[in-house]
Amino acid sequence: MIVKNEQELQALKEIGKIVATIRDEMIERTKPGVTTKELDEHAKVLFEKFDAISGPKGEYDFPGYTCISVNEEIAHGIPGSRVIKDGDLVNIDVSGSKNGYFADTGLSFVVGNGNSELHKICEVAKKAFDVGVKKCKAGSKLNGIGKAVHNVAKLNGFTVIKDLTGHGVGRALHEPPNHILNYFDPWDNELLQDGTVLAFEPFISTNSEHIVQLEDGWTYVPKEKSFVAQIEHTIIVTKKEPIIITL
Ligand code: M3C
Ligand code: CO
Ligand code: CO
Repeated sequence: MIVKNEQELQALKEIGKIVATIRDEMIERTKPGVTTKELDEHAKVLFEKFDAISGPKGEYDFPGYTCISVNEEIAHGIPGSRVIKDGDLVNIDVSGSKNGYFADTGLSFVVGNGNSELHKICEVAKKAFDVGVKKCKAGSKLNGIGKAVHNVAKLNGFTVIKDLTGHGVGRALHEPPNHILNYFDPWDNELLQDGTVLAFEPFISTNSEHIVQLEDGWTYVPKEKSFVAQIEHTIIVTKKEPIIITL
């Protein structure tokens, strides 16, 4: 969507704050011994408390309130009996709506100490987000974002997941612009418009660039053995720095 007035801005900020709060409370509870189902149950309680609706459940009938992906899983991990261990790479992705306005956020992190490669991939994902978000400016080309993300990955000896993308968000969980690639596509000449709401979510990968879906019909894993980290925020494009509504 393109934000047109103060009422729309306030409605987006409200759902942005809700999904960010749920994300942070879930991260806080991600300790060795907890199951992903227990984390998701807490999200359910919070969605109800804030009078908001889970995006995955409401839009896609996903078997969970949030997506929780662990180690070999990249995204759309289904909450279940999996027990979190010290050193796990975890991604928690929380999206939802309130009064018809949507926001989407996610974060990959390492539980406890973990190995240095896992920490590094999370740091590089953060760096890719920070560099990419600076390219999210009214009048700039959409493809400049993917160029910046891929460059950060390559400079750090990593690559990107080419099959997953950021997207427009606001009045639906996924809406135009349909794809914010993690790499440069010279044919993508679309310009960013002032007020556009984006879910920017770079996926940085140690090795694989492609994904496969598991037989559960949801979980994405890398085609070749690889670890992947994502950071996602919902942002509003302006003529200057974007407004990040899920901090
Ligand atoms: N919030 C998720 C979608 C959840 S719906 C099952 C997303 O948009 O960030 C991702 N899209 C692709 C991978 S993660
Ligand atoms: Co998301
Ligand atoms: Co998203």
